Amino acid sequence: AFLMNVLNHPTFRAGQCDTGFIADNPELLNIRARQDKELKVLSFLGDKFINETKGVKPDFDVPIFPRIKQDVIDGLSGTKQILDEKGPEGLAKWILEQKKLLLTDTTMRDAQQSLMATRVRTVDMEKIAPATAYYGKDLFSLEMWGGATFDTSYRFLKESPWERLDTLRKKMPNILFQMLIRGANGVGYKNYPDNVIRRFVKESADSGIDIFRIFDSLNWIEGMEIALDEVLNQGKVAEACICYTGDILDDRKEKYNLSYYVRMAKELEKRGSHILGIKDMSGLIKPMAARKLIDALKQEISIPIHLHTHDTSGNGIATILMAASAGVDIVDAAFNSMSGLTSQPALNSVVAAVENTERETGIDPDGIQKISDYWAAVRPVYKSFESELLASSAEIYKYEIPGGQYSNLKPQVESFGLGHKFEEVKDMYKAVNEMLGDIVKVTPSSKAVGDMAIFMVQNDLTPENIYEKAKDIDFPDSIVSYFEGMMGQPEGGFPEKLQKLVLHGKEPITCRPGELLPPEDFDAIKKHLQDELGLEGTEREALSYALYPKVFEDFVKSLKKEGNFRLMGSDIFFHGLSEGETCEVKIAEGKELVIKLINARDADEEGFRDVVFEVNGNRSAVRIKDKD
Ligand code: 3PY
Ligand code: ZN
Repeated sequence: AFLMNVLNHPTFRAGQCDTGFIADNPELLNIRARQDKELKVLSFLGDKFINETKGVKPDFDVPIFPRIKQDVIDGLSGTKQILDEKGPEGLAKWILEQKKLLLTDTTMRDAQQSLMATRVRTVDMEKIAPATAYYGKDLFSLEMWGGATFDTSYRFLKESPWERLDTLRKKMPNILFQMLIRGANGVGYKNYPDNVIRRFVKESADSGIDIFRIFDSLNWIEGMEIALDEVLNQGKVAEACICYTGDILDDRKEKYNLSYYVRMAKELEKRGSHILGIKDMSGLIKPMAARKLIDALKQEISIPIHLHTHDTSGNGIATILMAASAGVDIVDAAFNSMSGLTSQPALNSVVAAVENTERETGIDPDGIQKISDYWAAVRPVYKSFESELLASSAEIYKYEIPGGQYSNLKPQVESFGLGHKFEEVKDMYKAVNEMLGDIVKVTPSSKAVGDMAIFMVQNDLTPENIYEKAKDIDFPDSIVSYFEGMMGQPEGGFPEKLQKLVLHGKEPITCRPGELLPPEDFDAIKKHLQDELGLEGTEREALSYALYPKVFEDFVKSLKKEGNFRLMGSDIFFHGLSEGETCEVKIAEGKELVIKLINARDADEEGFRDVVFEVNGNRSAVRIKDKD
């Protein structure tokens, strides 16, 4: 207790006392660091109990995962080894030689992004990683990085996306890793200078990403140019995408017709893409349309074709099977318990559906069942991040809203106090798309459409009255940026009258935004990180800062102040402890605290409450401000 008192003394903690004795006995510092970590864990748990959960916590099953030894994993050989031996062209050739339908599992990226607002933590991925490597050894790839996972890791989970990549790479050395990169928007929502994109691609490649799925939110090829070029420089696999919108079965829709997609696919092949991605981010490609598109593309291009869709309409598996019968090479799916609705179609079911046909996958159904069972037990912990969507919906064909945005739109609309006008916002989304001249809608262009729709409903604007009523109004940043040309150029150009209204006289650009943005000064960033934040100033840190300065700084500060809880179990991280509950908290590899929450005492006159714990058998209390 005496030691605790010394260690917790503000002067000691601020390092303001003479620590010569401690400097001479460095082992004491380890104790201090440990005590400090312990205190931070208790403060985190105490605050959660007092100010968030009030001790109310659902019962969760402990997720069971098959334990596979690292030496077994290290002995596995899969698509990753094919790429490492034969290079990207060799891999593409290998893909074309396969009769079987190749599968990409998206559980750790798009599935959790589309179902659970991208909140799945690394600890939950790393537990199942060895079993995924083992039972999923015949998978083509895992989409496990990029898209929204980068900023949400820092922002909400307080963990480093780079560390996730390192951890998973070690535990799954045999399957290709792929990421989603939004062309010149990187893993962000705006255009970045060219050197940021190039250095980000290089660092990601060096860190273990094999396949880069690159898209542009307006299907503007110039927007993908830098990322594509850098992936080729790095000797990794470039999968440039056509984003699918509209309906090629509908002859009345002239803009995004079959020849539009074929033209774009040929251009991407010409520019060196190793694989063509069909990115159906909203789940709009109907089964017959998939067959028609794949049939046509197979005639016109000679690189492998990889289909990505969402199951929002419930037609996802039919789409995959039609595409498979037309000869698509690779399709995206997610392990069953993480599939369906706004996520990808069900992987285990696809495997079963093509058994005993010429497109049989060779994947062991019993093995991947165990992976699906694991995720089924993990999912309830994340329930509060899930949408209320219970069934598939064919209205997605009308609204053309991407998977992740569709499940997020309702809470977003509610946060503006417009919950009662949700239907109106969806209709407005469609109307805004038409006002913008019918554009491709995917991050970040989809955000611009969503923001504008909410803005119009909020301000009682209609496509008819907007030119009169909104003459002097400031529009949302995203829509201004869109009309400035900062997201690139839409097919068919901008509607000029609306563009003038939104820009209030500002001139739009028509070139690549990257040509105008000055290069990021990485040396200056590194110096700032060293001087101001006490970091090493590594390339990864500098990149994270270049992409998301505020989010990254907040993350670094939070880790210092509140502590690093990346190894804590997710039921505790999100739901804390209930009274009398005991848990084990890993504070570092091999170091665990057994913590029991005893109770919380009543508030003192300043509104602080003591939360009493037992830590490895010893009583300990933290003083927490009751914010109620
Ligand atoms: C993303 O950009 O994160 C997407 O998933 C787009 O579909
Ligand atoms: Zn998607």
